[in-house]
Amino acid sequence: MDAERRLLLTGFEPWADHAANPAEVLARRLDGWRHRGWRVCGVVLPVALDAGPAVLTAARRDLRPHAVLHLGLAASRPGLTVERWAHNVADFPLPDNRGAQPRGEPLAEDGPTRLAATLPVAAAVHALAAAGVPATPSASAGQFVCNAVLYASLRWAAAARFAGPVGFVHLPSPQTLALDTQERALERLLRWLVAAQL
Ligand code: PCA
Repeated sequence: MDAERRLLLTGFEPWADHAANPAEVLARRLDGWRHRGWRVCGVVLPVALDAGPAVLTAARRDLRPHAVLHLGLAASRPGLTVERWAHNVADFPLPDNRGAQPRGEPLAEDGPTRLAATLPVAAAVHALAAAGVPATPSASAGQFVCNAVLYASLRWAAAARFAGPVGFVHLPSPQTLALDTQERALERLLRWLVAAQL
């Protein structure tokens, strides 16, 4: 019998003028991280509207996770931010990595205006802040691919009646907060998730 519990941790490849993406680096670094019967499965998603959600769907099918946490880079933010919502809009300020640039279009014609993250945001912020990093809740995951992936993930969770948490943490640039420090904060968050058995 498979008693292991898996947490799907996604990051994103670099895009635009970012040479690297801390979300990719940390999803790779934390891949295989284990704690009290849980294992992190790190997966890197393309920064593309037509491919990011599709790769996520395939990863979910392969890994059958019990919890899902998405990471992305928000380079202009001073700390880690835990997203409360995904909004039903794609309004890309620049093309994604495959050249798509929807302007003000819904992600899903028949979808709700917004979907709430099922990861308890205040507790997640608290866990990150306990590691000594700046951490706050965020009311907007943006209108680019991160928001699109969170929206797709929450829509799936609702349709599938997924019992585990689904959440999103935007990371600051490594120039703002060292990668090792970000990693330690995420480990703190993961340990809290495991202890809470969400
Ligand atoms: N951040 C972008 C897309 C990929 C990433 O890491 C975003 O916030 O939408």
